[in-house]
Amino acid sequence: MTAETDAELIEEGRKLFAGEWKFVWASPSIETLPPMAGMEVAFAGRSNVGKSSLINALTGRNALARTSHTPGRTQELIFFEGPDKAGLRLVDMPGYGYASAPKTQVASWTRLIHQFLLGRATLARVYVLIDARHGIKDVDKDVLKTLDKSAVSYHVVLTKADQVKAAELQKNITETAAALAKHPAAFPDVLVTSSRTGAGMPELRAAMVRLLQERG
Ligand SMILES: Nc1nc2c(ncn2[C@@H]2O[C@H](COP(=O)(O)OP(=O)(O)OP(=O)(O)O)[C@@H](O)[C@H]2O)c(=O)[nH]1
Ligand SMILES: [Mg+2]
Repeated sequence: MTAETDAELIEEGRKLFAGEWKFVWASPSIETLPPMAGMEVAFAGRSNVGKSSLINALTGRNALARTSHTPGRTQELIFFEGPDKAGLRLVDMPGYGYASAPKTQVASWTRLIHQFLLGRATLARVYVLIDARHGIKDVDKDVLKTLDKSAVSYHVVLTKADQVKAAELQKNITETAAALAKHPAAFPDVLVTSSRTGAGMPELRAAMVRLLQERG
């Protein structure tokens, strides 16, 4: 890709996400999903990794998705819709690996997450969020395995990059990319983001515009 198309995609991404984004649907179960329409992009990751914050940073809204400093905030699949013609939906997912939640609750969220990732024809891309301070954990590996089985393309996003020093960040980027080499269905590189500083948002928006164009 040329620098020129890169700049064009970044500008298209800016415009798409500057448009109106709104909440459309919340599903506590796989039986209550909204009718399939358009193209969906989901955000998965451990509890508290920053999924809802990333959706807010992407859309430039403080409270489109509900965030919290305690884990377990998002308890359903939450669907947001962009400007009508674009046909793009963002799906905020409950977090996995939340150790102190009741066991039945964790099991039910985990089942919901895995079922959704495996069997949704309109799901075009999953961003798997990994805390830039901690790297890939065992619970993340379970989700990567599920994604390997599904037909969906997935891309790892490091979050909270503002919380790590440059050298440590570089080390975690390298280690994460090395772990991804075992997952051919994953994008080989990692996206580095901070919802606090906005780092990585233009690139992430551009990636979704490119996906829309490919699927268009
Ligand atoms: N420093 C920093 N903090 C962040 C960033 N993104 C999120 N946070 C904080 O991390 C906490 C969790 O953020 P959420 O967006 O609610 O995380 P989540 O993954 O949606 O969590 P669950 O819905 O509980 O699974 C909040 O206190 C956020 O302010 C970031 O880029 N930098
Ligand atoms: Mg959340």
